[in-house]
Amino acid sequence: MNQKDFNWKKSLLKEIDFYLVTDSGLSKKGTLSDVQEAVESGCRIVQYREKNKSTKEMVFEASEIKRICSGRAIFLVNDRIDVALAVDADGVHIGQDDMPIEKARSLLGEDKIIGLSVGNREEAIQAEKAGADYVGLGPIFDTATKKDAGEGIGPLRIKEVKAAIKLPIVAIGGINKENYESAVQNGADSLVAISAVVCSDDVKRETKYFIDTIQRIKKA
Ligand code: TZP
Ligand code: MG
Repeated sequence: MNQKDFNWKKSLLKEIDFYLVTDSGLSKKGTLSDVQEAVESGCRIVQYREKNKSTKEMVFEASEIKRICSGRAIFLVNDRIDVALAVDADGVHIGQDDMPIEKARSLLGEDKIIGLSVGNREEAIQAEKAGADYVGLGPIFDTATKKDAGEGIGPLRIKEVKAAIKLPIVAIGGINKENYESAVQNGADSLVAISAVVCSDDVKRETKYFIDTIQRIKKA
């Protein structure tokens, strides 16, 4: 990524509303179709999260996603720094038990985006100190999508984390049309709703719904 592209993407991070995370196990039409539809709907950040495919398949899909996102959306790879490097993605999203962020940064370099999953205020402060570009905070609500996610921490925790760090906060976990407003009202900069979007037969429509309504709540 050249410096101009990186600066654009870093500033875009602060303006994101709906954040697409892929899930081939839940998807109706497949990951590439979901990404295509979400980006066409105006989604400006995509995380390729794939737990069941071979590395070869992942590199193929990741390069296709990169092509779809090009010039339109930030493209991150979940966990797999090797896959991110292989396709020159914009960065990675890692969890507390994945590659330590300092190592990830030294492998990826300064001009890549690194998002880190956090579950509380302390982890968020640590993430900021360690050089994360944003935090994924959750699970906000109970979720069946990630088996080891633990219990929902509740939307009020977003406010607490917001007061402690300057990084953009992406709320994740159990978010759907019934509860997403509370996440935004409590300070989430953007949100992920995996099953609520990819289990739908119209990813385009659902993505647009979240983008439009999140923007409306933020402006109110
Ligand atoms: N990380 C924390 S919760 C979660 C991940 C990947 C799953 C979110 O999925 P859903 O369907 O939006 O609850
Ligand atoms: Mg992980």
